Parts: sequence; C-alpha cells; structure tokens
Amino acid sequence: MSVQENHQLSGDFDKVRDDIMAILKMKDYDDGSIGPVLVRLAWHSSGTYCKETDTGGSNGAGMRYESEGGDPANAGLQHARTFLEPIKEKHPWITYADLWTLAGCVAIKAMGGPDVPWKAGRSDFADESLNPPRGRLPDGAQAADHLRHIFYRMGFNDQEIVALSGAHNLGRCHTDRSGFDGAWVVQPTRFSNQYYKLLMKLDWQKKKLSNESAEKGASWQWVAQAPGADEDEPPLMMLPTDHSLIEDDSFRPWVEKYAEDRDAFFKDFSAVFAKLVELGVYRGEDGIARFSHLEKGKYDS
Ligand code: DDH
Repeated sequence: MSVQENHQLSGDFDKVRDDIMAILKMKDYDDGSIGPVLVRLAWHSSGTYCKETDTGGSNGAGMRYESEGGDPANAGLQHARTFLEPIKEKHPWITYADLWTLAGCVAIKAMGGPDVPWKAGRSDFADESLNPPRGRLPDGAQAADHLRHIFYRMGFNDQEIVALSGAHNLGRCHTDRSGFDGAWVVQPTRFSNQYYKLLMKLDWQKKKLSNESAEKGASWQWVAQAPGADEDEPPLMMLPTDHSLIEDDSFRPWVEKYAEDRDAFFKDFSAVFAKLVELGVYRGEDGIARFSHLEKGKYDS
C-alpha cells in the first residue's frame, strides 16, 4: 500500500487549531473569512466515499492530485488548500488528510457553530492510484432523487441529508467556480439555522443564469430578496438541490424542525459532520487509519 507514513499522533494538534483560527479572517476574500471554503474542502475531501466498495473519503488527501483536485466539482478548492499551506509548512508532521478535515471543524466552531468531534490518524496517498473516480460529489442543478443517490451511497439517511445541507448557512456560490451565484443567507460567515428559516419563509423564484454559468451546468437557480433589503442589493439564492428539500415529503419535516429548533440543528449537524469526516477511516490499535476494512483486518491479524 503506497501511503506516506508521516502521521504523528503525538503532534501538538492544539497549536495547529490555534494557527488555523489565526488565518480565518481575511479582509479581501469573499465575505471576509476563509472559513466557508475550508468547510467545503473538508466536505469534498470526505464526500467521495462509497459504502459498497469502501473507497473514497478523506483518508489519503487525493485532492492533491489532478484526478481529484482538477475535478470541476472541486473548482475553487485550490484556494482553500493554498490557504492551509503555511500551516502544513509550520507543522510538517500533520498529514494533509488530517489538516483539511481538522480545518473544516475548527472553522465551523470559529464561525459560531457547534463543536465537531475530530480524530487524527489519516494518512496521505503517495500517488493517485487509489483516488476515487470523478462524479461522486453532488450536482446542484439536480433534485431530491439525486441527493438520495449521492448521500445514500455514503451511508446517510434523509434526516442526515437535511442536516448536512445546513452547511449552506456558510459561504457563497461563485460564477467562475460552480456557475451558480450568490450567498444563501445574509450573514454567510456566521453559522446558524437561517438557511432553513429562509427556505421556509421567502418567496423563491426561478432565475435564468448567464451563458457562462450554463456552460458549467448551472442554467438557473432560485432567488429571493432578503427581508428588508433594498431592491438593488443582490438577492439571496438557493440551488435547485437546496429547494428540493422543501418539495420532498420526507425531507421537508426536517427543514421545518431545524428552522424552528436551532439547538436540535446544532446537535445533529455536529454528529453528521463528524460522521462525514470519518467515512472510510478505520484506525488500527496504533490509532493510525487504514484505507479499508480489509486492510485493517490485514494489519490487525
Ligand atoms: Fe455545498 N456547494 N453542496 N455543501 N458548500 C457550494 C458551496 C458550499 C452543493 C453544491 C454547492 C454541501 C452539500 C452540497 C458548502 C458546504 C456543503 C457551491 C458553490 C455549490 C454549487 C461553489 C462555488 O461556486 O464556489 C450541493 C449540490 C450539495 C448537496 O447536494 C447537498 C454539504 C453537505 C456541505 C457541508 O459542508 C456539510 C460550503 C461551506 C460552501 C461555501 C463555499 C465557499 O467558497 O464559500
């Protein structure tokens, strides 16, 4: 198995956490924080997992290689990886796979979200031969059946799909990355349950997007003016997949619940994000993650 054996579980993870905290605010970047794009990096590095074949997931940090890093679904995440490079240089013992998932958890907390339990021990692939195929991440232009196809493959249920989607409280869409455009909420660097409240409350309308967006597969999105906003302010947005959560009879009750009960959302989000970054990560007795159940068995016997 070609892995980079540079993990060191005795490293000072608290120092790494502090150093991630220290770089989150960035005045000239998006809404003044790199937190949202770090959360997306943690999610996309984990969201390639396939339960049936036991492949993909955060272990390996395959996004360092073109086959995964150059996937159009990961457009823009090179910025997140570059932002974390000085931290890796300062703490060379940490693996990229650990650093990327840890940074997402630290950013969620720093932006006012819940504590997400996080465990070390991931390794980095030494080449891209174990990278998952492209096409495993969700496509925002689709609907509820696509969400189930993608997230059931990872081992999530309907409640977990809705809870995970609440991450869209954070950050924004960029025309030059996904083709979609704008933020979901008014304060996109503040973790909250606004996403669900706005889904339920606003009068969402379909809006056609530019040819540049359509070429990236984003031909339209939902838009609505934020409550109290001037007409010339850019509207808030929802992806077709986001809006499908209130069109679907099984998803919708969870949107209603999380809109009404912030604490339930924080608790469920913490659990489901922790599950996400652990997909396909199996630790041996030494605390070091193996790349699959099979390999774990091999090491332990
Ligand atoms: Fe997402 N997401 N995401 N997302 N996501 C985008 C941005 C961000 C989908 C599509 C997009 C999750 C689920 C889904 C974040 C976190 C999470 C963008 C815009 C698209 C498109 C990218 C760009 O233009 O820069 C779709 C589809 C799904 C789905 O099917 C459910 C999940 C599960 C998470 C998570 O973290 C748990 C975050 C944060 C962002 C904002 C990034 C940024 O740069 O800002």
